[in-house]
Amino acid sequence: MAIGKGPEVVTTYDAKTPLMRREEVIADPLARLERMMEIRHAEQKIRELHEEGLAWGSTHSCDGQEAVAVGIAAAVAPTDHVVGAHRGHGLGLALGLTPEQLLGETLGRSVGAVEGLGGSPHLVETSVGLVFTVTLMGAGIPIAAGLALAAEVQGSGRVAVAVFGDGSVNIGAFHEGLNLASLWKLPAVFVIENNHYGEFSRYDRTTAVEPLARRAEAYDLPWELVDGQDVDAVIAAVGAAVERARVGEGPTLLELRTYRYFGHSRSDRAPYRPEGELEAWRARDPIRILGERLEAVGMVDADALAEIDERCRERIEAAAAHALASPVADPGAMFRHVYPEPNR
Ligand SMILES: Cc1ncc(C[n+]2csc(CCOP(=O)(O)OP(=O)(O)O)c2C)c(N)n1
Ligand SMILES: [Mg+2]
Repeated sequence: MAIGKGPEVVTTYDAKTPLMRREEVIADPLARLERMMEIRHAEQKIRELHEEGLAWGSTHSCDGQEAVAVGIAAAVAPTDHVVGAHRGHGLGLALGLTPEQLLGETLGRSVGAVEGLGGSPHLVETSVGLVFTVTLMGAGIPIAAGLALAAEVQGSGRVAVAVFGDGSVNIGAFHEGLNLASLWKLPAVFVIENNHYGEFSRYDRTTAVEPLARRAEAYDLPWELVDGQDVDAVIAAVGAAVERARVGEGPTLLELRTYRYFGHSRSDRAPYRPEGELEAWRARDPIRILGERLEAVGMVDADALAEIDERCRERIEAAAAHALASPVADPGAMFRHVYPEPNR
């Protein structure tokens, strides 16, 4: 096993720690790699649980998109606010949602992030900045603008980040949110996670503008097209946009180009994909890109990579077992959290 210090990057990460803290993901490339592997294993496990009939409803895998999730989590401060969308397992885990909370939610168990009442696409953990994952396309955009307005009014110094899919740039809420955020120079960052498909349609068959982030020009916002397979590129771009927002220079629109390895939801086998497209993207797998980069600077070797991967697999298995052994969601709980409950 060889986890060491590379010539250029320093790690403070303790390989024996069972669950990384968010601060480590922010600071340490090895911890980021491990979080990406953990996300991949979680998605794999969730598919298995569905196939075994242990999880119900639909689910949206983010395999292939791990660098987007972890890059965003590493670029924002733990006190910032992040609003995601329905494909939000990776973003949740990256920000510090525990595997038990994710798997519990997916399995409809009371240990889930929202006590098993929301299911896989509805995740909340405000203690790590995950305000929630919103399943109505684009709806997180004006909500993030509102959070940014609140940050400004309260002088909290927080930045609000909205993460949404390529399909959501054609929703009215996208335009309304960007317009007001720009006009009021709100401390917000808008991130298009362009995984190439909105349900069964390629983005370039539904949207006239290329790249999608050029939409920002209509609202006088800066924009950038970013390689979403490269976690370091994501951190650099999101980090710069967060910094601009924090110092009062207003919002930015980013487009992170990535690819989803599986269909839209678990019932979609993605027959509409052109031949060779999936393979071409798998050749630029985000976990492999970071792993090879860390190997090249001597921070890990093949044995260490395999060991980290195995530890992630075990952690996810343990989380699934723990969730399965937990009580199913209490239907009575659905009436809690609807109105403010000051005494709770
Ligand atoms: C307003 C609205 N219309 C339709 C849907 C149904 N729907 C759920 S996901 C989805 C596609 C989303 O595509 P994209 O924004 O690219 O996100 P991705 O699924 O690729 O992560 C659609 C049409 C929805 N959730 N909300
Ligand atoms: Mg999409």
